[in-house]
Amino acid sequence: MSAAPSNAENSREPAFDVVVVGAGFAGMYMLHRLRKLGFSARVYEQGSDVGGTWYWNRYPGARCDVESMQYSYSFSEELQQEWNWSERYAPQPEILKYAQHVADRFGLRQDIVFNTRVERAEFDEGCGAWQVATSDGKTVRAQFVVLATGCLSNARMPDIKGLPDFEGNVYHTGHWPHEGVDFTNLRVGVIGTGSSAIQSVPLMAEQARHLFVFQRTPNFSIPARNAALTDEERDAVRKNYPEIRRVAREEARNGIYAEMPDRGALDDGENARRVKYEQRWAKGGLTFMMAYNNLLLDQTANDTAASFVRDKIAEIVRDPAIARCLQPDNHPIGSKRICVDTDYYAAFNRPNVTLVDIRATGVEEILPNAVRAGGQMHEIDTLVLATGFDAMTGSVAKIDIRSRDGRTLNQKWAAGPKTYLGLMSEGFPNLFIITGPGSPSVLSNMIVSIEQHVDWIADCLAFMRNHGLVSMEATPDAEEQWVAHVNEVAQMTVYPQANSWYMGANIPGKPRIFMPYIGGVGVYRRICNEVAAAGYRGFAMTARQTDRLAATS
Ligand code: N01
Repeated sequence: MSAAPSNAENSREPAFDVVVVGAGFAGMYMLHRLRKLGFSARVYEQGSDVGGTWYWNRYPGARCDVESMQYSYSFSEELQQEWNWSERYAPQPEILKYAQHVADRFGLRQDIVFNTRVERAEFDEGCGAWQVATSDGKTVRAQFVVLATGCLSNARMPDIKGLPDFEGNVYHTGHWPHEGVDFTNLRVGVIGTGSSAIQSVPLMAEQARHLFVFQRTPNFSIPARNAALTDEERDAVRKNYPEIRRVAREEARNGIYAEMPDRGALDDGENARRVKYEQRWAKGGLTFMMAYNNLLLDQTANDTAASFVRDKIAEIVRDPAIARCLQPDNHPIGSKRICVDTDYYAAFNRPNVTLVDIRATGVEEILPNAVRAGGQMHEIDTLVLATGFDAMTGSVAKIDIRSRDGRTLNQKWAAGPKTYLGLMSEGFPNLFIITGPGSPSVLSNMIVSIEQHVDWIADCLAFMRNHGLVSMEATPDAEEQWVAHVNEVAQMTVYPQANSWYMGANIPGKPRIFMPYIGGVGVYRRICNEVAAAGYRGFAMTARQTDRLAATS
């Protein structure tokens, strides 16, 4: 492995040690680690700048729902001490600015090729390297490929009759125009009531002449209680960063430092429970689900939290019929990604907002100037699709990844993604995935999981270089056991009960498999570390110039 790109023998293609796909938070940190270790690397990014999901998701109200002092890199002490987050939950433009700052501060841009998609990656068994083809018609060679493609970056256009014939503007929340959208005086239809809609509806309602919200499944949402951060608050966190980061990485299930629950919901009587939920509701944010330690494990416990939130919806929304319609009743709270909002439910008290219940009928048809649902026409000028993503596998599936004998990753994953530790898929040597299916990923503070994966991969590549190893791949047994373990743990929770994107249920025809690993980031980190300490147990590694397997399990 070399320190600089070279022209490989017998080939005019540039060659790198590593090609990284995507320049979001994962791709940027991966590049930084690789460069520090002296590997040559190139990053390809489809967008015109860094930031990944924060580059694309620019809809009104977009902001992170993990507190920014925690949803930020920890790898550089200087960086975490110098950056000033303005609010408890930073808005998208600030998170994007942070990503741009990181790219500049660590000089990353020189190794990133923007506006360029990786379209194909084919493993050449002969030279033990990947041939990577990009949308600019070029090909490069890389010994390793790292997919830093993001879990929620493949925006999904719904297949609704008449959609192409709509005459007004159509926007997807996951692909929002950079110049923003002015809804003043417009009748706007929003399809979807997930996190993206829940954040944007209150702001669109302030601008639009009328807003129609088409709701197929009501969602649980907790108030964010967002506020400006004071210098004292920032300083307190900065001083305590070593402990905050340690707990988030090693102890918290979800990578978020917070007060840990020490008891189950049924260990408290009704009054005590109510007090606890009120405290969590008043504090706001995702940690509402940490009021008790069994809310995602025990249906009866879960019911107590769900019922509390349903009551809150009824308190906020003045019209009882609308409140009832907004109260989720077909899935346990938290089994679909819980939402965090600012004034979402209250928006339905506005005279210019109409909730359209499409539970029974769906959207029947989109006409040039209207949406027909439940047999009723709703005339609109503009349509917003807050219809989500082909999550976790969608961005990987868009790349034509081929291994030995032309076998594609899409073929292998046709019945659901299969990985060992979420990091590699058997049969695809030297191909790593950051926060892939089978890892805690979307069930965690993504930055904690990204840093853990990047560090593990970087350490692994350094290990290989130091031991003269050129190729690595998951063994079939290790992968099979890991997939079984991921499923087994998921079945112990209430998660599989919901038709969620975690299960692939939002994409017609996608296999229903609970994709992330729910064992918790602390447990998962320990497993990954043990695997590495045991000489990368469960991975087959091949030494230079021989086909000898150096390690298997
Ligand atoms: O997407 P979603 P999202 N007709 O899939 C509906 C992260 N995120 O972009 O539930 C009618 O959650 C669909 O209905 P149903 C976060 O992890 C984070 O909002 O399938 N409706 C649902 O209501 C989040 O979970 C942040 O019945 C249709 C909605 O569209 C994830 O991204 C902010 C439909 C899609 O909801 C995805 O959130 C935003 C159709 N044909 C997002 N198709 C923060 O960090 C779909 N729907 C704050």
